[in-house]
Amino acid sequence: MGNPAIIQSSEEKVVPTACCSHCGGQCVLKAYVRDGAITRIETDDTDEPQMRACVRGRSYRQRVYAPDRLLYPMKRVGERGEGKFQRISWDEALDTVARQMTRIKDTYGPASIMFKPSGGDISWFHNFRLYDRLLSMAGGYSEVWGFFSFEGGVFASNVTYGTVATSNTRDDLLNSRLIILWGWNPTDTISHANTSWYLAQAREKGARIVAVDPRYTDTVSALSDEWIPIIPGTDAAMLIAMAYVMITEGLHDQKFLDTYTLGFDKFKDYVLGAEDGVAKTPTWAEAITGVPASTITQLARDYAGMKPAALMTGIAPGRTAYGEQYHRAAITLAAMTGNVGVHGGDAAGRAYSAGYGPFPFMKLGRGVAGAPNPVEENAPVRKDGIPPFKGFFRRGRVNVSEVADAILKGRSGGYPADYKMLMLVNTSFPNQFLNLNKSVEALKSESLEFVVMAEQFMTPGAKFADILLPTNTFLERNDITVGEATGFYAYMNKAVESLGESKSHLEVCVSLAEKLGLSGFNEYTEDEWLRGVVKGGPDIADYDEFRKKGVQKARQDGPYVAFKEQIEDPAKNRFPTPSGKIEIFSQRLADKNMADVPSVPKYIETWEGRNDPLAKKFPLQLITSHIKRRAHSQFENIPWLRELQRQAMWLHPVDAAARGIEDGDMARVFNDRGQMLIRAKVTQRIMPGVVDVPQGAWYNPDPQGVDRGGCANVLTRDRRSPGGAFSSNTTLVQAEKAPAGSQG
Ligand SMILES: Nc1nc2c(c(=O)[nH]1)N[C@H]1C(S)=C(S)[C@@H](COP(=O)(O)OP(=O)(O)OC[C@H]3O[C@@H](n4cnc5c(=O)[nH]c(N)nc54)[C@H](O)[C@@H]3O)O[C@H]1N2
Ligand SMILES: Nc1nc2c(c(=O)[nH]1)N[C@H]1C(S)=C(S)[C@@H](COP(=O)(O)OP(=O)(O)OC[C@H]3O[C@@H](n4cnc5c(=O)[nH]c(N)nc54)[C@H](O)[C@@H]3O)O[C@H]1N2
Ligand code: SF4
Ligand SMILES: [Mo]
Repeated sequence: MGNPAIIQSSEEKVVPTACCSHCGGQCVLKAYVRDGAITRIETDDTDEPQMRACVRGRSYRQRVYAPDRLLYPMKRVGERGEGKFQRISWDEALDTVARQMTRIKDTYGPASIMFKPSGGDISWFHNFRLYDRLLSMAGGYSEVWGFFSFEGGVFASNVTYGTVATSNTRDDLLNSRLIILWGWNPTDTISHANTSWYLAQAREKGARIVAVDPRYTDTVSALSDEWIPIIPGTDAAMLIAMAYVMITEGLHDQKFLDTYTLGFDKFKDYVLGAEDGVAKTPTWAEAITGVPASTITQLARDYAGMKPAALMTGIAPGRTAYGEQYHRAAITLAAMTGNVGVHGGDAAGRAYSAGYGPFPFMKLGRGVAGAPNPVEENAPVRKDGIPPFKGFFRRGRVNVSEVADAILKGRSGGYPADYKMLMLVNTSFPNQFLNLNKSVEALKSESLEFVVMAEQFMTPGAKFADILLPTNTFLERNDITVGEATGFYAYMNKAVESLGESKSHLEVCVSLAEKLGLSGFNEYTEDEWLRGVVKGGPDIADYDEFRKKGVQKARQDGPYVAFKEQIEDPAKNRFPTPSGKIEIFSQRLADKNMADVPSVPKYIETWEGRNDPLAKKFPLQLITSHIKRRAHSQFENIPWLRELQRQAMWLHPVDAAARGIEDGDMARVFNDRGQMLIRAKVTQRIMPGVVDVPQGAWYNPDPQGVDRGGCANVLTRDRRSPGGAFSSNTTLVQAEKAPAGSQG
């Protein structure tokens, strides 16, 4: 039977699907297909709110047909990293993987197999769960814990609210009088379809929008009334000083605090200086953050006075050393102003919540039934795993910042195992991981006996694989994705057959399970799986109809507001914390007694900040933003997108002049961990003392080991924050004009 979704004319068919790239967008696509090939891609033109795709989604045709697509399984024939490969059959590739897996497991134990998956496509079926199931059934593997993106926010939300599901749907922004975009740039990062559209409408309705960001972003220029530049990594200090203003001016909502929160007095003691003799005044914060005390005071008064107000906490300020403190401080302010659980407010847990948002992801049925992973299931809980959270939030004993270190040191470095095999799926290791040069060393080390990757392209990391398994794109398979900005489901219809010999993740795992002799790995076809997924959810009555339409808006009575029940009827609805309240003070953290993880939110000065002695040698603070033309490292190789935006380092004219660097010059940027040559964009849109190298560009070392690709992670440090946050925005560098004749 043909796919009912496909409208067939004599020569062209239109296939409804959706993009769910690793940006959390989930936008509608229509693929035009002729003679089995995609001819063009369009987007949503149906009822409002339309889920319109960005430039990346619309250029997906170039991605499917990219000349560097991996179309056949390959085995490495040169050195790791050299990029010399030979085409082999699927049979040989999977035989090798199965044989190596079995050998390594039998020789060193299953914990020596490290599996690191990541986003790839944020879809419901063809994702890491398939490999998790496979590896778990085959004896288990070592998990890596910590989200790159928002582990600081996860930590803070879990500790304070007892859940990570803290955001309202975006349409609720229309109820706000004041919106604070704190380190958030949705014109570029999208952060779910239509976020910028709702911000624009909110502003038209009269909301005031303030942006706190070291950069004057497109979000500032297009959507904001005020720009407050701030020194990276100091956000907690500003938030805490805002609390000082509210407390000393009596602007906070004491009734809200008494009813719904625990431990405000302890926080107050810290803020007023009763605890440590330092009053956290706006003047105190000005010296740390670079934000004038008067600006801090005014924002505090506005946030407490203009209700309802949404403090939209971006996650970039949380990707810093002690980033979890920023998130906890923000949540505390949301509670102090009574903006939790009300229309037009926001719980300030995490502005960006792909996959774990409140709505309606969880309502959809389970994707692939998991199998218990014997390695982690029976392992002792991490010391810093926050009780009582289970599974995801407690498991894994190697943090995402420490993958290279763990491979290099193993047990001798205090890690629970020696890691002999690395399996990478939907992730761009080492490009996206901190301290790239150390990761390269790990990939080259002899102790790592086998590296296998499921990849679509010959990425910088793919060059280090022993075996490459070519995966297809979402336009070559069926899947389902869920939008969170306002709830909707999208059926991602397959548009064309898999290119070359590439396979879907299900096909890869099923074949590998056979080679491993696993029984019961999979009993269903892709279609049966997807039907099962839909059946588990209450919103979709007719699978075939859904498939045909491509998009189904979720039933919803107006905007969704997180914690509304808890606020409206606290007697009946507890917060899922031990006390049932919003825990500004956490007894669980006090009991853990971890260094630099205080029981109330505090400002802790970062390493590699402006006061670090290292700043004498490397005086510039590096941040690494997410830019329009890529989703991380994805789309870097797409010509249309490369033409749109040049990979360049932003630096302020004052810093440029001091170094004799002019706009468009090549600059050498370096620290003790690495160096790169990159074009300089000299602009007042970034504050002095800060430079921005957009993350995700492909590492491309010259023979001297100097990166010519502009990959930010040759400079970052692989030290995780004590609460697990990924510290990619905490790095000191120096820049100079590159030698004449240097090319990027
Ligand atoms: N186009 C595009 N969109 C994406 C992605 C992508 O790669 N490309 N990635 C997706 C994913 S997985 C994620 S996690 C999100 C990431 O989304 P974000 O983390 O929101 O994105 P960033 O661009 O890193 O940072 C947002 C803003 O924070 C500012 N900033 C950096 N450091 C600090 C700081 O210390 N304090 C303050 N106040 N501001 C700071 C930056 O200048 C930037 O303008 O984006 C998603 N969307
Ligand atoms: N310095 C610095 N580093 C960062 C960040 C930062 O802000 N600064 N951000 C961090 C963040 S927030 C994140 S989420 C990570 C992202 O890090 P990753 O998730 O590792 O990055 P991606 O570039 O999305 O890599 C996905 C890879 O999977 C491959 N792939 C294989 N199969 C498939 C498939 O079926 N579908 C798709 N779409 N791809 C497939 C793609 O070709 C691609 O190479 O990076 C982190 N690294
Ligand atoms: S790349 Fe992201 S924002 Fe762009 S169309 Fe795809 S899902 Fe939407
Ligand atoms: Mo992310």
